[in-house]
Amino acid sequence: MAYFPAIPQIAYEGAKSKSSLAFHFYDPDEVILGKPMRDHLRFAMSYWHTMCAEGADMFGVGTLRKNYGQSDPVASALAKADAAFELMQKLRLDFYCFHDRDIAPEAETLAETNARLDTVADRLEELQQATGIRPLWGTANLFGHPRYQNGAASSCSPEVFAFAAAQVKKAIELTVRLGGGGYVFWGGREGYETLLNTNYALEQENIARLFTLARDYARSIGFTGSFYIEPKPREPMKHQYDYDAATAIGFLRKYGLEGDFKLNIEANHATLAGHTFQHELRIAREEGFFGSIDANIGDPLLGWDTDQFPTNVYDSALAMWEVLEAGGFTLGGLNFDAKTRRPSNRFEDLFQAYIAGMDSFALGLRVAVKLRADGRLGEFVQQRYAGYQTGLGAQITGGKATLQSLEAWALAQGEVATTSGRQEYLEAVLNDVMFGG
Ligand code: XLS
Ligand code: CA
Ligand code: CA
Repeated sequence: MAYFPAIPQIAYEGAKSKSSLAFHFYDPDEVILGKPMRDHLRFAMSYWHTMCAEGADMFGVGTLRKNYGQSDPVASALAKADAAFELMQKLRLDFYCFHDRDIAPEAETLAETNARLDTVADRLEELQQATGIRPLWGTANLFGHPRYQNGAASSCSPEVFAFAAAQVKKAIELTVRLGGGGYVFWGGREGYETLLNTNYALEQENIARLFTLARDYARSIGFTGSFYIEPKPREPMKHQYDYDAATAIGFLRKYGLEGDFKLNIEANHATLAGHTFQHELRIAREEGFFGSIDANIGDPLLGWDTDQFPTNVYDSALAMWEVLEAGGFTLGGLNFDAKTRRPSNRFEDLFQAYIAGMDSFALGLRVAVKLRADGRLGEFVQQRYAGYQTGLGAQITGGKATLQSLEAWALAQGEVATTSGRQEYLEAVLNDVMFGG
């Protein structure tokens, strides 16, 4: 059965196309730098936004029903799975990302919930076999149910910690069964509302304990993929522990988890932390934690996590610059953790939103490739630090200089030369590459 009969298979028609149901810049099979665009970009569908979220906000109910004609929770979950694969095939998405509770809603007991998950996983497995589509990563929703109101691993209650552990165990089993390359921990409610009632040290240790238990169990059942922490500074908790990339990396190193964990960087979370998307990717890459990306965009005028489909090509170009500099994705990819605006209340809008996002990252890849070939940005940075290659600079980086030797050098000088940072010129180079011939 077709759930989206009015939507055709989306094809690449090129930049001159005016069709709203065609790719203008994303040609999955076009080979760029030796590999097809689809392998550079590794686009994924977010199951929660795309298949579940209906546009409800705190002022109103949803605007687009997504139960696919079913009222029974399991029948509707199975219909959702079928619809998901139709959507992914039509959009030529090779991957999806899911929370346990996206693919099957929670029942009265954990045992019943797990049985539901198995039923839906059977269907997902069949659909995967028929299409070749598979999970980029799986995760557990440890924030939606009221039991997690004080956090999951960081809860004040060991009973809640145990429940979270059970949920993570099952979500890892599902991820392994479905061949997912990654497992994500987003610290949904791992944070605090007030320090007046919080034991910060114990909460940190308990989060590390859950990660360690998860890592050890996953490895014991044959998971060879990557774990990812997804940093976010606020929302839903006032203060979230995995504030940004640097904070998460410090945590992973402190608890000896750096061998198994990398980062899943989300654009909107970067901006909420007061950073650019590129900043978070640069930190992850240079520190050896580049893993995967949640592709979306926030609204600079709003202070919350709007999860919009990404359409800003400056952002996607600089993000793809970082991806190329990292050597490309291995197990990670670009997950559209994005939803249509509430008044975009048709399925057609959802398809057009994905097309817009995919085309924006395809453009980003094309610009990043041109920027590298152009060479001016890379050369400028190299030149800017060239002083560290020889003489005084080489003594400093080679560990040969001491405070005494540097003082002796400085005392012998008049004044030192400074060079221009040339930011405006470099911004113009970016425009040249983007819009020049
Ligand atoms: C919420 C997060 C979440 C994670 C997965 O802000 O982005 O959706 O990606 O739990
Ligand atoms: Ca996310
Ligand atoms: Ca988000």
